[in-house]
Amino acid sequence: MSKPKVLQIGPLSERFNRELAEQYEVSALWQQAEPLTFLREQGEQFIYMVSSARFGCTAEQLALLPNLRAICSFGVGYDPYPLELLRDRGIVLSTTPDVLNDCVADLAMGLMIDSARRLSEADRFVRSGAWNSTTGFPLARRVSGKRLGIVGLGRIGEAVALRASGFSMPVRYHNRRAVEGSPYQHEPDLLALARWADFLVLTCPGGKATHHLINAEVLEALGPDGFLINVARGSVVDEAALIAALQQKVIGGAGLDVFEREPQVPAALRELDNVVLLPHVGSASVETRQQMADLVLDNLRAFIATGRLVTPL
Ligand code: 8YV
Repeated sequence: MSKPKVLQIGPLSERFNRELAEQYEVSALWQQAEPLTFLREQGEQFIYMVSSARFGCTAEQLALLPNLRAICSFGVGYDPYPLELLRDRGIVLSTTPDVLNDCVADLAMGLMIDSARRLSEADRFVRSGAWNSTTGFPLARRVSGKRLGIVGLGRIGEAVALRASGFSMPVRYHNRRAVEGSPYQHEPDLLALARWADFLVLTCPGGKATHHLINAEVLEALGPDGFLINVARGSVVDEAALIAALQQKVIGGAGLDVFEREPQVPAALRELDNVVLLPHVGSASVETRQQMADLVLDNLRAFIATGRLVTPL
């Protein structure tokens, strides 16, 4: 029996690419010299697509895929997909929720500790040879017992809150609506949350609804002893306003795993010592990435066999 055809938009891990190719006849769009010409000529044959929270797909690609019925995406984010168009066309989309909650929440805690206790900066200090009998490293800020404001209390935000209880941190959150049954205090006013919080942690989805939610006003409310932690999407923060706030010490510091134009990180950010910069590694552990890959394959298998996804958006 011939293998089902799958269109893959961008590369994933070698292991995933291999496993996918073992089970399906895979067309790798990114390897085509002229991807749109390829779709114009061959797009009709694809019913299934594999992509990711990084690559998503465009309306232009979808227009050349008249028979597409399902997209299985690697990652929990869905901001790079034209959702309305998918809905209108009846194309279903699966993501990989839950399996990455712990890893992303661990990283958020890591960024809180790193930025407040200045771990990366202290590491640079030791490596540079600056530590000697007369020069010690300047004092940092404490994490335990500080106030944690979560912007976007979903599954990842909950996992951050759970970890914060081990640090005796009071937690409040800002969502458009209060989460029913949540033990944490809902704060409908983002500015009020920023004023209250010592750490403002972003775990909300990206996309239009949250674009530049964190602007100069919110940063000013967070204040000179406050820290901004972003493990959500770069688009949630007005990056220019954040750079100015860090330069002028309007906020105490920041820990960033995501940026507005990845993989570009503005030179102005790279020059600053009061910000920790990571290359979008929230879910990037061997264990979690394998679980995410398995879930993409489970979704694809289930849809082909039953017409239903395991984890539809
Ligand atoms: C990954 C992510 O970096 O799940 C997401 O939305 O941003 C991350 O887990 C991404 O999916 C890799 O393609």
